[in-house]
Amino acid sequence: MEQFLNPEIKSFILSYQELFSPNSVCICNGSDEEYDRMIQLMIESGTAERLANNNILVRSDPQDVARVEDRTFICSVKEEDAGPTNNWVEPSEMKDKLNGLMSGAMMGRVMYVIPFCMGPLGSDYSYYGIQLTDSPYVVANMKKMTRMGQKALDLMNEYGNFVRCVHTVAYPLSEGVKDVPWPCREDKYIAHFPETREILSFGSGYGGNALLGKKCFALRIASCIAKDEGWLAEHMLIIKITDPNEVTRTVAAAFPSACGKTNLAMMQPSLAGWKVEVIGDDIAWMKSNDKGELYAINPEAGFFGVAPGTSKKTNPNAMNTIRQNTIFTNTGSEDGKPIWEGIDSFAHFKNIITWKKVLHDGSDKVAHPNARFTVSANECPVLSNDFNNLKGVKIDAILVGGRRDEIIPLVFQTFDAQEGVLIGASLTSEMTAAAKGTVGKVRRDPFAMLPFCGYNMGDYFKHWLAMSERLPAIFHVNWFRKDKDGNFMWPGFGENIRVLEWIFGRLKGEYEGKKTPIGTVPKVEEFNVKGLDEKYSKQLSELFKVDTDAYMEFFEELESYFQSLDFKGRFPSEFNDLINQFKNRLANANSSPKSL
Ligand code: SAT
Ligand code: MN
Repeated sequence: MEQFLNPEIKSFILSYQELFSPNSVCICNGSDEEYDRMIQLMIESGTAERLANNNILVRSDPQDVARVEDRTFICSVKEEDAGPTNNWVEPSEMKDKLNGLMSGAMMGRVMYVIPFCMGPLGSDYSYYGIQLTDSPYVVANMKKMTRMGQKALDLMNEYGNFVRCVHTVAYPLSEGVKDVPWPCREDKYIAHFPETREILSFGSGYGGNALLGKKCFALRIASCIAKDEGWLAEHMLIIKITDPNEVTRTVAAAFPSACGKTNLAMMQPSLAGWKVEVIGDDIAWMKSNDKGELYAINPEAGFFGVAPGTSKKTNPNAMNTIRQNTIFTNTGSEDGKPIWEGIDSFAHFKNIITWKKVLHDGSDKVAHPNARFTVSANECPVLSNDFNNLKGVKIDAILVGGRRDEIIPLVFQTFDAQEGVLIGASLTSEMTAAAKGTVGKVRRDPFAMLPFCGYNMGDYFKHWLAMSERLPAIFHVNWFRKDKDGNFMWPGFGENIRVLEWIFGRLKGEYEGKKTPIGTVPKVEEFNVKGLDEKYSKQLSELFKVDTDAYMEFFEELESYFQSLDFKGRFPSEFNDLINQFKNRLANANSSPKSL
């Protein structure tokens, strides 16, 4: 190590070098040459192949394709600090276990040291990390997803503080063991230590399990830092919207994994004169200033998006973003082109090789449903010029949403921030392929943070309530309503600009909306339907309808969900009052149906 390293960084690296016993240590500088070297290594080991336009296709082991929530642990000193929604193991027990398992785990491999920064380099919002890993795939992905390399290291050397991120695929090449294209393990551990700001990840090379800057650091650990310091680390996209009069508003939006965050973030509006620019598609760090305004940054530097379903029709800006310099993981391919379900019709493809590396004969999927693209934000044609703004951007509204085929209207604004917090906490979603588990199962997912909140969810609710005076307007959106025959009632994608337009109008005080027991929905006549397929415009009143009986049940179910969890005394009693507030309004509306 000829590099200058401050003593804390040095001893962190040396202690793990001793534990892991790698052949050598490489301190990453984040250069393009280094990236190319990682790609070359992956090609030589059979992990990757080159596609056209400097794109890369990587195939993972079919056992290692998604986040593993049942193997994800919050190892806070006290069990009650992890709360009822996290797996907890006492920190020294987990460390002993992992120290044992990690001993010699990098034998025959290189230990890469990745210095990185989450957030714009030099911003007061940003936090630093060092990830140790034996995976060239992780090094290449971290280069796209974080500000990684020499500059981050220089700043860290100066400021000292960094989150310790330790990762191994845990496939040591001891005497006689041959490497495989995608080394991983059955017994995975993704362990977080909130008090000491450490992450230990063992046995998986995929996505959020292995790119530790993302969910592990920027959400689980950062949510703990944010609670302590009075800000918010959230599973939210950030977009800047400009109307035809050049008025801009910035919006942060929480949706669970694989519910269309990247599509909304890179939306190409169907309404002329409107512009949507992306600041982030997955994570927002939001802090309030002394004027009580909320400012946000995207801590990430790239996009790790779901490939299946992405097409010129659903997300043309994403398609332009990933044309070149992109890492595709678990997609299919033909003639140097990455391919997945929904990209196009397969009819004109003749020789698709699937993600499992066999010729596609229609019997199996072309891409794994959680196949991903990793691309630097700089490749995105609609990246906002505030992306690197050291001061962040002022957030004018918060949107929350899920994937619900009934009950929830297309859009409504909550009456105040406290009610907005309860509505954010009421999010539910169908499980998707982003996490190992039952796809399609509806589950509770407060603020889309169920798998990502690094502490007791009761404290998390309290933290949101404590922030409520500094919160902007809150809206709930649901693009996924279906009719009785199972057809989507709203076209979504670029047409969602119509919903944003109504939100815009609300923020500017132009639309009165219609009050319902749950909040304010659009009046049909306020909603811009110019050019909208009649099939949808004639369903608007249905899409804005609030079924009081169904909503009464919704709040009753929410109440029983909260009661079913043991928050260890940390549940905010204000939530019960808020639920009663909603229920009373629903009951009153039921006794006088005309008020709807
Ligand atoms: O956690 S991942 O980074 O693999 C993706 C997601 O769940 O959004
Ligand atoms: Mn996500």
